Amino acid sequence: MPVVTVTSQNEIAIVRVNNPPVNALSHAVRSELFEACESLDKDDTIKAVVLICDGRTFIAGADIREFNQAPKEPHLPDVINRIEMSTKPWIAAVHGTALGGGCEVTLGCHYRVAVKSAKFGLPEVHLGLIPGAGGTVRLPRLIGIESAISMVTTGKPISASEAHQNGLVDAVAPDGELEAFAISFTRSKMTASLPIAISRRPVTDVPDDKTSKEILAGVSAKARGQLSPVEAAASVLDSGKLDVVEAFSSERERFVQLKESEQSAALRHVFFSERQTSKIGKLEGIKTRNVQSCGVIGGGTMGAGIASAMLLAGYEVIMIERDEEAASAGAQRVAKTLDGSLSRGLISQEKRDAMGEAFSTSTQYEALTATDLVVEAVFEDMKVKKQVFRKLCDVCRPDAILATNTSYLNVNEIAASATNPERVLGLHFFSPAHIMKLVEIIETETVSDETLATGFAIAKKLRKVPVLSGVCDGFIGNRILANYRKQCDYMLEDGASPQDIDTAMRNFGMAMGPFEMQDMAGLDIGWANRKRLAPTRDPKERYVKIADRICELGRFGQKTEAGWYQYPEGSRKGIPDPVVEEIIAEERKAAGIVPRSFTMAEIQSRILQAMVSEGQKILDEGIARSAADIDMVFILGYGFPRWRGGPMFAGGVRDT
Ligand code: 3H9
Repeated sequence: MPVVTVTSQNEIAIVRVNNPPVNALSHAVRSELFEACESLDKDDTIKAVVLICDGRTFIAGADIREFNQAPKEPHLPDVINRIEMSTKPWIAAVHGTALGGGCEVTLGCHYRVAVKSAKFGLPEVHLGLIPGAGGTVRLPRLIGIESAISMVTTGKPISASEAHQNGLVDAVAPDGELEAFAISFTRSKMTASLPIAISRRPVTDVPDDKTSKEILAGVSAKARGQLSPVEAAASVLDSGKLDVVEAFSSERERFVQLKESEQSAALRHVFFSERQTSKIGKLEGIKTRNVQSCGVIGGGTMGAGIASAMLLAGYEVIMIERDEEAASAGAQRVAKTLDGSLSRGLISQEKRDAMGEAFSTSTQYEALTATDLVVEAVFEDMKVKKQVFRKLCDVCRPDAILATNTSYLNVNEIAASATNPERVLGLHFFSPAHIMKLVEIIETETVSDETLATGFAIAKKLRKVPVLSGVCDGFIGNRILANYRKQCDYMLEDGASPQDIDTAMRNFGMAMGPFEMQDMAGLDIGWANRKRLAPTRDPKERYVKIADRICELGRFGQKTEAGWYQYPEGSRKGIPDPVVEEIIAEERKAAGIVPRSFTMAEIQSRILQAMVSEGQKILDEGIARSAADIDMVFILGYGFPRWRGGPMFAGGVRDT
């Protein structure tokens, strides 16, 4: 079956790409596009060409799956150069997303029209790459250096109207009328002479050397260790200074080098892994339940976050709290989040109003008699959780799905306290729940496939990445985190300071260091958990008491203006604290330890090894399905750098 077909309408050829799911530029697409260009140039009955795509989107880029194979001719830059050199005008007609190589194909065309909902982007940086088919050379010649650098370094797509404003798009068509609009646009250009090819135009805003250096320094600071954004900016800047042939070859060299890099391998692993987490063999074809309404038990930070996430995804939400005061505080937290989304332009006023209508609070569990799903987010205490589940079983429909948001507790035990335990599962959200992309879906011994499949469907509607986890203390994420922290505590007692460890891990690429993160999240939850585990702890295991002693002083992190660091007057920037230094010194002395220094590399390597060894145990026990799932948990839930591919990938553990 051809992936590119050519038809004609009164001297206009329609070149149509049909390569589902996203019309990626596979070898077949490239070859057939090249052939189409050759034969249309020779066809005297054709005066102009419309390039359009079938399916849900315009070309979404090079075929990423082919990056692991030896490249085959025709290469994409040659196809695009061939289109640009055509003797007849090519008009790209774009719907969906023209991304990466897809966007570069449009730059080889002589004009671009797009429907209102279309988007244009060069997201190669997210794959550890730069545009490799002329994007960094043609884009600055069309829209200027500054806009081009923004597009290639952030990878963020821009809307058709923005693209129209900056000159990337020549005309915007109403949604649903692309083909007719493109044909009529083409007809209006048929008699005009061909515009100068973009690659032959000058770059008009080349910055001087000093400004170029500042631009690169700014991009590098934001990239925090990732190479591709810096290389992408450098390629755009160079293309303004070099002759166009040299600019193409310099871009290509950078692209090929990055394609072979560990960072690009890691980011490609992340791209595919993110899409694999919800592909669970046994759930394929299982019918999911229709969930429209959701009860949330608890209006604290987590409960309010979950309620907000549910509202933003279009669910009706009833929040249950113990009294009117707590219910009103919970409602205020939800309102603050939704108003924040409104003020940042993420939702319209109309949507905000609809969410207000869809949300209610109650102090009575009886308000949940008709809800399809309930998520419990109360205090981390087994007794309290069981009480909640018993109440829910009394009032909810016998088939209502009941979920716990526990971070550590045994969900099998919680399910056993419920009637119809096949409807009980864990939905472990991460704070702030309306933003964080991860949900761990906890599979109990008794949960039905229908309930599990519905859990995955809910996560999809919430636009989150679900990762399946078996039951164990802390599931995938918090169990590995506990081991990570233990390793930090050992190094702390052995001689490293909280600042040494935080700096090392920030330099590794983590969003935050472990002690800063604890201060932000609150030290009290971890303390309560350590107390819960104390009776079953192996007395022979090394136990560092520093964190407990800090908590005993009521220092729970930013919220109490003191934790591992001090935060004078509510500041969010912690400063080292002599009180903590003294506790550390005392504990070292009590343990008979002579403190030694740690290099940054040693800290990073010990922490990574601790994560990998616990991750391997989790795999061996069947708690996680794959190393890739563990990687996704850490990247999406704990700020592990994407460009390292996740802890397992970085530690050399790959799925076969
Ligand atoms: C590039 O272009 C380099 C050039 O500059 C130079 C070359 C020389 N290739 O995301 P979805 C698959 S680099 C192969 O769930 P959505 C995806 O794996 C590329 N496969 O859908 C999934 O497969 P499965 C620059 C691809 O509607 C299926 O399509 N371009 C590709 O939520 C559906 O994907 C990009 O980085 C691909 N390029 O989102 C764009 N893209 O069903 C990457 C997708 O087996 N793609 N697949 O799991 C995207 O951002 C989103 O897929 C898109 C659709 C927005 C297009």
